[in-house]
Amino acid sequence: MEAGLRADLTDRPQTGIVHLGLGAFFRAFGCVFIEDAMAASGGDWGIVGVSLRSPDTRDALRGHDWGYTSVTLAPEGEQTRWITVLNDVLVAPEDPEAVLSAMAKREVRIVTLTVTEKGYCHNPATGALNVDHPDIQHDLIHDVPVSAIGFLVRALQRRRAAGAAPFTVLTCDNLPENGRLLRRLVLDFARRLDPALADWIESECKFPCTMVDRITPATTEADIARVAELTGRSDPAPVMHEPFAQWVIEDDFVGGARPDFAAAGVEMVRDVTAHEHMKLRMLNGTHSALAYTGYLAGHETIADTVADPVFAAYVRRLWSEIMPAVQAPEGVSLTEYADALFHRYANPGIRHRTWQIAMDGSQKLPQRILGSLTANLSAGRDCPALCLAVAAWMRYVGGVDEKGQAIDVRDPLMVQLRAASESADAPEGKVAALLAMRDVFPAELAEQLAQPVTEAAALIWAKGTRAAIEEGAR
Ligand code: CS2
Repeated sequence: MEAGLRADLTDRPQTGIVHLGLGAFFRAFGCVFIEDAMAASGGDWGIVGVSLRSPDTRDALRGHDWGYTSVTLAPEGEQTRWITVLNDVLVAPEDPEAVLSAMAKREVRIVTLTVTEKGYCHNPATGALNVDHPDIQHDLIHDVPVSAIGFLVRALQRRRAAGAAPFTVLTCDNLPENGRLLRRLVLDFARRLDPALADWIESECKFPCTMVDRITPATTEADIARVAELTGRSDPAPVMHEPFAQWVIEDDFVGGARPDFAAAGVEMVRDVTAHEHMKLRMLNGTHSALAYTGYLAGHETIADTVADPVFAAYVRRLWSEIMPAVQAPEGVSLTEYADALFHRYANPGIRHRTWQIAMDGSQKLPQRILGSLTANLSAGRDCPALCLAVAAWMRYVGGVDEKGQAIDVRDPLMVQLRAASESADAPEGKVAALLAMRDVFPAELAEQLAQPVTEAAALIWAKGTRAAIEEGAR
């Protein structure tokens, strides 16, 4: 390691934030904004990152004292920056006690989270805590937790016992009204443990909602080699991301304690719902639709998918169906937003694999696609392109692609999805069995979707996804 990098370690700001779920996204996004906020306005908002599962990120970051390269991938070339906002990285399964004591420290005023949709241990269709989830069952009877919800509640319990103020819980996952959702889950869990603790969290703790946006594909070996070439430094843990970044946060923090986010370009608002719905439905909704259809048509990345004219027309069609189901945030034109998204998707520097985005569909579909469908179908508007996306997801979770090759389907409900898919031979039987999964489809919506999704599935199974789009949803 170069002397210059080590020298600045002691000058780093003190820790004010613990982050749960330290993946590439938060390192490419939140860490950069928070470092900028401190550069502009000071404050001790250094971050202790926590990996809830594997030690890989910690092991990769350790060699450079938690510093790493953030790489902006613009169509005209790459730009690198060395990020030093992390003060430590903990691995929860190795030392959960260290995580709890970090979260219980008085200087820690914010706990941020990116634990992905499935990390919330909830029912994606209803938003309720899944008390049958093995991690929740474990955490309700053991003091030392394994789930994010368990860590939050146990750490808050310690703070209360020590007479300290709670921290602000700042979720940065792509869930609808993410702060309010997490608040409900935390309160439900806490109430089962200790009603007085739940009352205290309810009155003292804050859970602002956020909208987060920066496309950050998983880092590959080729990226690591490229970064060494660009910087002359070997960094096993760089993050690769697009130039665009947007963070909108409800300005509601315990004691008002937070970094000067606005100085870093974060939009601080009273209510983030409109931004959140727009982003989840227009960006993540089309991302998922392109992931299933693009993957089935043999496209490796989103950029490859939208370079195919059939899919370029398909994504425009999707936006025209989604826009009537979205209320534009003040001052935002949805048409311009869609145009900008198209350019972001087409960025050839971003190799965002369709397979990566296709992961965990059972947890993503409700807020990304089914919300738009519910709004449209109830208003009598047909949605052939969105229904085709649902049918493509059903084809995808069957686990065999259009060439007869196995698909590596990753989903917490994989066993149930596979069983539903295999319960019938014909597409209409598969569709019926999958629509009957109440963790994903509410009963009323399942009924409305039966006919259009069955029709789209029949086309996909008979002709292949690309031809089905050309025929049914262009
Ligand atoms: C993507 C998101 O992997 C996925 O499911 O849709 O990670 C997406 O890239 C981000 O939300 C963009 O902000």
